[in-house]
Amino acid sequence: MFNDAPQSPNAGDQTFSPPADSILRRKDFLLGTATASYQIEGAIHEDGRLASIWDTFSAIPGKVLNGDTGEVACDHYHLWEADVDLLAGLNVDGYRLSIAWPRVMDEKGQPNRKGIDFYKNLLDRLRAKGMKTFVTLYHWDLPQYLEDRGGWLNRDTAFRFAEYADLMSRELAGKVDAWMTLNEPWCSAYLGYANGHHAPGLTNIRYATQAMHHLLLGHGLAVPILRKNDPASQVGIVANVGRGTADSDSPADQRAAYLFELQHNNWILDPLLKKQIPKELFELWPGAEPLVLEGDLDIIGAPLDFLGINYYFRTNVKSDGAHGFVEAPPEGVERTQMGWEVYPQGLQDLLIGFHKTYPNLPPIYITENGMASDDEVIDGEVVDNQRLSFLNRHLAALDAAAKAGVDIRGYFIWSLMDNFEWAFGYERRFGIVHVDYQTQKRTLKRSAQLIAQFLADRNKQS
Ligand code: IFM
Repeated sequence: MFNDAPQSPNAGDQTFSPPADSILRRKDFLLGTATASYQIEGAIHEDGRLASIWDTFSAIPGKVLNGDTGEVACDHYHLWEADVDLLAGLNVDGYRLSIAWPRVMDEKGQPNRKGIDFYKNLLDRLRAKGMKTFVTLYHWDLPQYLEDRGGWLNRDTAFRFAEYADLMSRELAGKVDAWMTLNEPWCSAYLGYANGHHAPGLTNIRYATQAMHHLLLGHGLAVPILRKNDPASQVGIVANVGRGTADSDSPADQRAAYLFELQHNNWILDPLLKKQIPKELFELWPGAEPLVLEGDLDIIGAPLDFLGINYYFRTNVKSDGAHGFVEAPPEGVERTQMGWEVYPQGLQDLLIGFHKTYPNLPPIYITENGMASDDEVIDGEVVDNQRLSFLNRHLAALDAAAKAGVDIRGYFIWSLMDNFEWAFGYERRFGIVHVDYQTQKRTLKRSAQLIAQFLADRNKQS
């Protein structure tokens, strides 16, 4: 799909020093790192954890690169105390994690004490070390027993999600600064149900639109529950957004870029912020309208305290000659180990665009941004200058959006440490901390060292 080799991880900046007027230097701006349960925890058979759709999916030959699974991952389930100390040593203001639904609740809706205690202890330790806790309820590890009843194609799953949100927010009330219902419903719906790259691996666009509706319904049902059970906490959702640019000035290509963003961004944001599903989606996907019951969009459009935005790259597109778009990857551009184009301008454009499109846009946290590179430990050091350069440029884009009036409250680097990168297994390294999967040794990459230093200096001044 992409023509250019990724840039060497060593090429790039050697500093992390946001300008004097950057929002990163503001005392109330949160700089943190993020992870997700299935990607780091391992221990998939321990303490009563039930199977998840990713256990099932990754066990199918050919679904995940090199046959990797989340069985051990970063062994965070056992190493969590040391990992919190590692985080504290980075001086970050906050940490975003997710809860593994199959670890904390059984098929009958009963709590699994050992699983819940794991998160209680983790959150207590994070807070004791002065970090804000951002907790995602659903980062893709659906219990397999729910998949066996139809997963997100079954409307009932939205109600089971609300029950799970109820249990978690009763159990963890007072320990969580911000709840996020779903991570990236686009990926759950499209990659899981339309192109089959993610669990559960189905390939029908009609399934994807129905799954999206049920995911968002589950979100909307959970919002008032979270507010009631944990009133001091903030409630939001996380959307991955894509910048689509047109390959030419032709009206057909301009329309292609418009449709790309409609399919990636408005599909999620319009129901949440306008209580509407964009009709033009079904010009792209004729006959794929989901079944929506009366009142659903009011539930989905419940006001949010914040919106989490995950941004990684842009996609340049052109018309497919019919009603859709096809990718038109530019030559000679900088790419990451994922093959994704490095395009900080896209973050700025999207944030400013959302600010204009949605008058009720809540305050924004960038809940993920970062890059994968082929990082290696050489003489005890990991030089990841391309990542530093990536972060510096995206943070400058964030500053530009903030100057244009977007209310941005924080930024989480994806990821704290190298981890299980879904269909790409362990080969793609997104961490600012390197993980040796043979020994589980963590090594701070240069990016982590410089960010820790920046935060230490910033904290001294404030
Ligand atoms: O690793 C993922 C994460 O789980 C969700 N957002 C994108 C990241 C990089 O692909």
